[in-house]
Amino acid sequence: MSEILSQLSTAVIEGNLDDIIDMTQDALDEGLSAKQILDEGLMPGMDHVGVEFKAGNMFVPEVLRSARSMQASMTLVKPLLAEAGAEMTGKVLLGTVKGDLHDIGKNLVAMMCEGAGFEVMDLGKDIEPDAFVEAVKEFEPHVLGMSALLTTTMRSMEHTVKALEEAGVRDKVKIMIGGAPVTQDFSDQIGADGYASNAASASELAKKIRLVLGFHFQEKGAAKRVAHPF
Ligand code: B1M
Repeated sequence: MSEILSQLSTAVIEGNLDDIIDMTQDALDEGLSAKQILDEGLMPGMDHVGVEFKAGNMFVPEVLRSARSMQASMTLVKPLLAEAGAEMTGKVLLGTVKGDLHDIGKNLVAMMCEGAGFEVMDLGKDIEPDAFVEAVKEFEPHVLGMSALLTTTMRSMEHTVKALEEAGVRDKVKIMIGGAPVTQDFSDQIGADGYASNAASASELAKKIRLVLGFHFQEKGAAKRVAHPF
């Protein structure tokens, strides 16, 4: 790996907000492509952050700083990726469900998914089922991620799944849920496709879903999604 790419990985891991933009510019000046910077510099850094966070060796404030550093670098890289027509890993739509104002965990999930190369649309918090439905129609994400922190708002996840069914778009997207009171059992109960207990696992699950969908597209050559592979 080029020296500057490994420095970029380290800058993400250490949350080096002061230097990462200059480093990114140096990498571009050296002739590295935006895709190389993302795939071989920023993403390996964020992968490492995910592993350390899951292992309990990094904590929320450090992960947020790493994610902000990655985002700072992405302000230079993203427009160049778009210009080059480079494909992102996939699309993730996120939101905290209706009635729930907790968004710190959901924001972490957004950052980890961006770190994994996904294009993320974050609807914010207190999101009505119909707003999720509209966004699924417009943004056409591969994964819809819902977060809830209150036992009282978990039911909004179920209402959203129903709203997607009623709107005829349930089979167009895989649903991933998470948040402190949420469990795999609850995910199964409401007909979601998967549960992740933390932000790093959420981005891994999104990648897994994307891989399965990609494989299916290649195998069948059709835009049909696999039913509940997880
Ligand atoms: Co509230 N709150 N809060 N609160 N709050 C909790 C959740 C609570 C457990 C505190 C307690 O009583 N011990 C309790 C819920 C009890 C319950 O329902 N069982 C509670 C309550 C009761 C309330 C109010 C009702 C209080 C009141 O007004 N009487 C009220 C409700 C407002 C509303 O939502 N309608 C309320 C309000 C608030 C604040 C607005 C003040 C603030 C939120 C600010 C914000 O988010 N912008 C707040 C906070 C900060 C908390 C605590 C202290 C911290 C939550 C947090 O951010 N954790 C919380 C107690 C606690 O957890 N210690 C509490 C850090 C964050 C990184 O973790 O969100 O769990 P977390 O996310 C994790 C995982 O869950 C997972 O990944 C993240 C990190 O790896 N994850 C996902 C989350 N979403 C995911 C989605 C995925 C996958 C993984 O896929 C899509």
